[in-house]
Amino acid sequence: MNKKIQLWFMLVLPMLIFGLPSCTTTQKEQERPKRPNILFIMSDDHAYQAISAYSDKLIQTPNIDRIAREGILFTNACVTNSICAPSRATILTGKHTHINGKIDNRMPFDTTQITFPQLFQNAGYETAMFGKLHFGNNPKGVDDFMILPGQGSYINPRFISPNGDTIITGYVTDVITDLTIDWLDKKRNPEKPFLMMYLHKAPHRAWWPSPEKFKAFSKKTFPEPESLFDDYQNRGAAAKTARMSILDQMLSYDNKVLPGALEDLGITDNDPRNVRLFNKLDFSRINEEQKLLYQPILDSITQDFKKRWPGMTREDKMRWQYQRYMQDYLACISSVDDNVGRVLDYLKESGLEKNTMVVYTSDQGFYLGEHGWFDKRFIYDESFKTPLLIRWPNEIHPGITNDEMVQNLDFAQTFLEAAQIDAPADMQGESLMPLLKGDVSKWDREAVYYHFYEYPELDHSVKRHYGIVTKEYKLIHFYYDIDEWELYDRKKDPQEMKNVYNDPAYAEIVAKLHDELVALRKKYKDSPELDKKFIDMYRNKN
Ligand code: SGN
Ligand code: CA
Repeated sequence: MNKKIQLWFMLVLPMLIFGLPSCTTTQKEQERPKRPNILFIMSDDHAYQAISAYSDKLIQTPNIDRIAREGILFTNACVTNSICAPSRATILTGKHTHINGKIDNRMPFDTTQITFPQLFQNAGYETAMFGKLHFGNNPKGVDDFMILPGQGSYINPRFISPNGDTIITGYVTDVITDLTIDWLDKKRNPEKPFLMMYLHKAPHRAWWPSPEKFKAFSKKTFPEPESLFDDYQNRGAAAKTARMSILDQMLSYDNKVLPGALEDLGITDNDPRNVRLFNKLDFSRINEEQKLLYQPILDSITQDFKKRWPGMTREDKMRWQYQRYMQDYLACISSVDDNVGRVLDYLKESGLEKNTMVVYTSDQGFYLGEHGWFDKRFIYDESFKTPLLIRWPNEIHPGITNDEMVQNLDFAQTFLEAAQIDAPADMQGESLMPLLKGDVSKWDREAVYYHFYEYPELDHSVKRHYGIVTKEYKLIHFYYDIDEWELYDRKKDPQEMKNVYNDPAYAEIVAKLHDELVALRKKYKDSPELDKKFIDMYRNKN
């Protein structure tokens, strides 16, 4: 057969039999249900303990709660690596850290990798991202974006956009929301479904609230967690050497005690970062008008500290710093909640609500004084678990609570399935769709895998570790400059106060979990060779 005839058989004949390709697609388009919009809301360092749908001990978050009340609340949602940029890399690629290569906040992200917004864009979605990405590069696969440079600022933040940088006057949580609503309302193409990544900077350290919330929350008192004065008995070296204690590592800058006050009190071991951060970061950005609002509150906090300082014991100091920390952290959350409410109201008023999947999560959890800590990094529950609430009218039955072991690794495949887009075969998560539909019998995952790398590091010094977590147990291996194993009984010891790895009563469980951990590492293609590779990479870099 000559080439022309061959081509005729291959291309033209099937068209005559089956119709033109465009007709088939159009027919298919009409047949399939309308593709949903996806609104992905993520905050930075939002502990589930500070969402009233999980616990109302600290704060009421009526707007975030609405998502769960009208949808699903995951109580065992967790991350693969509890730190900002690696968590974001996992979410975007649907792959574990050791595969996507973003092992910590410092190493560059390989931007040649496929991220799920690119797949949405290719499939005809209109895509946008507003807020904190914290990747060191601009996002791919978004039609429009305005992102904070690095960690960004709380007050009068600077944004990077496709058209250059701009500074917007205002409080960051309000500003990111204004940008988001403005895009939804005026800028997007209403003919297309959208994927919106609405990413808050709050409540990341150093927890600068808006003036109104600062005023209101600086007068409140919060209950202390049971383990505020943890002495780390019955735990290994990692918990004892971590530098994230509210008492010892939190700075007066974090607590908003004005520079100069410590010198006035004759405190000689004052950390130079106190003055530097005050001068460099958020406080230095405020304008005269904003200063009038912030200054009286800062003065009153500083006076309060000065008054209490003489005779202040370490215990008093811990208590005072914990209260200051909670006042500011929760004030930031309260602004996030108000602003989530604004966006949910917008969806309702605009009629978009019905066909929009709304997801609320954080890039990881956070310690709110448990074990005496702030920050994250550990596989221990408060930082390992992350909030996850999803609403999708007509698809998710309202008010479901689910305790399956789900991970940020699963997000990409979930959103892709919801949007009827094929997920690449090398993504490592699982679509949460059966759980969203309430069909738990179709979910067979028993355990999740975790791996943290950012060590050695001066700030918080959490040792490298990996582990396996089931609903009942957590087996952890700390390595690099130690070689220690820990086992926690999650049901009997939910606060994780006692490592039972060497308790003979748990010998069988330890053996079984060791095997399962080996299998899990194999399944996800992690290995001792990769552990070594990432250690060497660090040594060469530092
Ligand atoms: C900053 C913070 C740390 C925090 C990291 C990572 N120090 O360095 O406390 O752990 O960010 O946070 S600060 O004094 O500069 O605020 S992450 O969320 O970006 O991973
Ligand atoms: Ca974070």
